[in-house]
Amino acid sequence: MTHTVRRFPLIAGIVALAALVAACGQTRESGSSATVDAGVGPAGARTVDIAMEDIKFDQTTLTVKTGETIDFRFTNTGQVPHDAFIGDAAAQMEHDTEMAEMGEASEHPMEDAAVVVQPGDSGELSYTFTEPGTYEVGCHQPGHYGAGMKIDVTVE
Ligand SMILES: [Cu+2]
Repeated sequence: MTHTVRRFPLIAGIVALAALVAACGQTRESGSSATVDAGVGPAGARTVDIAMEDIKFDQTTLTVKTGETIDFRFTNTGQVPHDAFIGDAAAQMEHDTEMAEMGEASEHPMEDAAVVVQPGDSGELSYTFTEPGTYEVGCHQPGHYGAGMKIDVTVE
C-alpha cells in the first residue's frame, strides 16, 4: 500500500515540468518576432559640399543610392553668379534653352530643384534621388552649361 502513496508526487512533478517547458517555448517565440522590425530605420541625408568656380564646379561626378537625399551646399568662390539645377539630361537641355531665351538681364526662374548663388555667397539645395539612372547638376547662367559647368550624378 505504500507504493500508491508515492505515485502522486511523481505525477504532479511531470505535470509541473510540462507546464514549465510550454511556458519557455512561448517566451522564446514572442522574443524572436519582436526583433524582426528592428532593422528598419530612417536614412539620414548626406551633405555634399561643392564650390562654384569660374566656370566649373569643383567636382564633376557624384554617386548616390536610389532613394538617398543629398543636402548640397554650394559656395560661390568665383567672380560671377552661378546656379545649380538638378534634373536628367533632357531637363538640363530644356532648362538651358529657357534660360538662354530669357537673356542675361532676366531673373532665374524659381524652381524647386534650383538655387542661384551670388559671388562670395553660399546656398543649399536638398534633393531626393528617387529613381535609378543618370542625372546632372547644371549651372545655367548664360554659357556656363555649354562650357561644361555640370556634375554627372549616377543614381544606383
Ligand atoms: Cu556657372
